[in-house]
Amino acid sequence: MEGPSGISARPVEAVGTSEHGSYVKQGVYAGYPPANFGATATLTLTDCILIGNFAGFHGGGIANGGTATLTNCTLSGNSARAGGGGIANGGIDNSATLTLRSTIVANSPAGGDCVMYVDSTITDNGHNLIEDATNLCGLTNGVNGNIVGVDPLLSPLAANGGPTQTHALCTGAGVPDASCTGKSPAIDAVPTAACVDAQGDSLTTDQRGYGRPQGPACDIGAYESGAQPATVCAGDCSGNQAVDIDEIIILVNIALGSAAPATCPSGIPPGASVDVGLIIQAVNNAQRGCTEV
Ligand SMILES: [Ca+2]
Ligand SMILES: [Ca+2]
Repeated sequence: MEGPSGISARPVEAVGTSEHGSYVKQGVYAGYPPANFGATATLTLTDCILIGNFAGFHGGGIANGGTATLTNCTLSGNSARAGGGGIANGGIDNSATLTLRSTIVANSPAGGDCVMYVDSTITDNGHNLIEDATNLCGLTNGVNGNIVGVDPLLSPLAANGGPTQTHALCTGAGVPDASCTGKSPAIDAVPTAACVDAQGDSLTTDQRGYGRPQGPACDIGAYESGAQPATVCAGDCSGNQAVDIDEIIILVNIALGSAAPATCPSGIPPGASVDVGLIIQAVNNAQRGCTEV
């Protein structure tokens, strides 16, 4: 396999596709080089993550030979042997147009985060975070709210609620994961007026379907830190609609002051304090299923 294992923006896979909340891992691939790879191919992704894909040639996460529009996506851990680990814009045969808004591209083991080839253009709609200060698709740190050359501080893929795994944003050292070294620069980096989808309408949910914005502004990427499901199952810190003993222990530690509330991102109802009453609710939910919300 020499082509992208992520998404190849060509007609067969991706004409007019608009996937909200997609999760692409070792995903869509149907041969390379595609004979009909054309400049009419379009790919529109919103609130999506592309994780751990690999291309033997260009474009591990996305190989764009048409028109690709990414809004609040998170690309991490994607590789390409020839270049464009996260995204290859052009370099395939056709002219290519890439539009990035509020998107994270980071942690590309090979090929760089985002590489432009001949006959490719980028529309920078701002507030993107590209970790790679060399392969950055022409973005400039500090221009249009872009953040370049900075680690987004993603916590590992985990079940944080919603239908797929997500990369939560680190909110502080050790929170929500021991690997976190501080607060992610992606948090609250998108002013609410700029927090819109590809059609210019307000983007009101994250990858999990939880509400945006939280706090004073939207976060860059697919995950909105601090967002809660519309109905909170008390004690269900992971958001998988079940409460287990580890989650009870997390709540006890929060109640005792030895853990931060952020260690239970999905299991504390808005405005609720973690006290004996909430812990009893959580125990009931562990025994009976999520009935106490
Ligand atoms: Ca926010
Ligand atoms: Ca749970």
